[in-house]
Amino acid sequence: MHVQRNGIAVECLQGDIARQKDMEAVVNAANAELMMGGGVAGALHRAAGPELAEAGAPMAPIQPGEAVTTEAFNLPNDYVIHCLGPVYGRDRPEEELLRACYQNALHKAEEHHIQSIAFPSISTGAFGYPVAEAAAAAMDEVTGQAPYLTSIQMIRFVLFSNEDATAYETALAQSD
Ligand code: AR6
Repeated sequence: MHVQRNGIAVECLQGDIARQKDMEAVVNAANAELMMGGGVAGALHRAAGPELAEAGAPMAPIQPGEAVTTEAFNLPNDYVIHCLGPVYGRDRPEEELLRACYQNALHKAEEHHIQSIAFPSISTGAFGYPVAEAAAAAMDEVTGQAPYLTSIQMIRFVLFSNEDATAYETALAQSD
C-alpha cells in the first residue's frame, strides 16, 4: 500500500527490515544497550556485522522514546537510527513514548538530510505493545510530522507478519 500524505510518500509492505536496499536509513527496534537482540535488533545486527554494536556502545544506554544514529556497516543502507520503544505496561505513558520514537527518528533523519526511511513496528514484539494501537499511534505521528519534513520524501513501514501489515494498512487508510 502506497499513498501520499502531506507531500510525503508513505507505504506499508510485508518484509524484512534488514533487506531494504532502496532506503537511505532503517530504524532499529533497539534495546537500551544498543546491542544485538532478538527480532528487528537481531536481524539488523546480524546483517550489519559487529561494528554496529561497537558504534552504538558509546551512546548507550538510551531511554525509552530516544533515537540515536550510527552508520549501517554491511547493511544496504547509509544509516541505522536506533529507537528504544516503551515496554508495554512498564514504561508510561506508553503512547507518548512510542510517538516520541517516531518523532525523534524523523528528526535524526532530517539532521542527516536523509530522503528515505524504513521503520519496523517498534515495541510490538518483545515489548508487547498491541499492534493495532501501535499502528494507529505510529501512523498518526508520522503523518502529523509530514508537513514539517524537508529532506524526507519517503517513509516505509516494513511489517514482518501478514497481521501486522494489515494493522498498519488499516491505520494508514484511516489517517487520511
Ligand atoms: N523485519 C521486520 N520486522 C521484524 C523483523 C524483521 N527482520 N523481525 C521481527 N519483526 P521486536 P520490540 C517484527 O521484538 O517489541 C529485541 O530483542 C516483530 O514481529 O524486534 O521493540 C531488542 O533487543 C514485531 O512485530 O521489537 C529489544 O530488547 C516488531 O518487528 C526488544 O526486542 C518488533 O519486534 C525490542 O522489542
